[in-house]
Amino acid sequence: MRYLVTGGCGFIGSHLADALIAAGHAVRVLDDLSTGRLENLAPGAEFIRGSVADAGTVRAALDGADGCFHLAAIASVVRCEEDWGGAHATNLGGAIAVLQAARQRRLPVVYASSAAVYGNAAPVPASESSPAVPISAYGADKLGCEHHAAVGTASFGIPTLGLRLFNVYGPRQDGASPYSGVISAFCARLSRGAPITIWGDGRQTRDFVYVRDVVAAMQAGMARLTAAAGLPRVINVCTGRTVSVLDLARTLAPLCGARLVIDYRPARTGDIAASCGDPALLRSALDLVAETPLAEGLRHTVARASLAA
Ligand code: UD2
Repeated sequence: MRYLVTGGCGFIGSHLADALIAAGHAVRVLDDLSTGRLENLAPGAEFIRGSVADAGTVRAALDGADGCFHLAAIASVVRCEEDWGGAHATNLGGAIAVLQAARQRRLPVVYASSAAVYGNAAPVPASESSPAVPISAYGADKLGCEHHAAVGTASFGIPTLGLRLFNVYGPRQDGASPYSGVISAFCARLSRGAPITIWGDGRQTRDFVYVRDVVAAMQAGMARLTAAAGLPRVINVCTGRTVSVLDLARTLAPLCGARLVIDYRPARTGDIAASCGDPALLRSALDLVAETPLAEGLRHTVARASLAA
């Protein structure tokens, strides 16, 4: 098959593109390189540099494809608060551009939604039927993507599947930016012997999913969408287990060979207190378990980060 991967030079998208090529598919990547890197481009993938918010670019990128994995987004909750309108143009506008381009040929679209849609309203663990009340601009846009995808399916017959990704981590996640995810940020600082920053008291919890398990869910989702097997509209990609940010830091410090020094700062706005997903639907609908134990995933992540340094 021929797939378009938007955001294919980014952290998750590049791992997905590698896996698709390894499985024998042809891959085209659309990425504006705003956070993605050309060195992440899967060998053998075709590359188009451009914005996912540009309808003409997306239409051209989907030409000849059998389906689209839509991952391009501004993934940092904090950056979306700082540039509300700009992030909206990419995060919701990009999804609409993809759906619009997929509409004529009813191409299947598997897209990255997020645990951020739940906000603080869902019970722990959150299941797909729990209330979705986002508390960040990022989460609001991801919920918007889900609504537009539902319209695309109901009104225009576009097969869509939204994967509500919890906190994804693994090699190639950029740790150097102020918007970095917590694991990559901690790894980058600890391996330099620098203090880490904890926003709030560190007791906030997250459900961390290893990137390989996310890639498996994306591939399984596309295979089932293509086979037109009545899938749910959205599925959590999570482990159902959580760890606090403070415990995460305590686990990572020895793995990075560092002494833990913590600089506590006030909690961030839009920060969810306890994020944990119910993985039951992942298991029943896609026959998958996000099985990589945190300790193993962290070891791989730290080992690859030190190789790259
Ligand atoms: C992550 C994803 C986001 C979305 C969401 C789903 C990233 C960058 N963001 O947002 O795209 O899918 O999950 O709910 O992966 N923290 C610190 N110190 C640091 C960095 C973070 O204390 O140096 C805390 C932060 O305040 C938060 C937790 O660690 O409580 C996780 O932060 P994050 O930025 O990795 O991810 P999150 O949950 O905001």
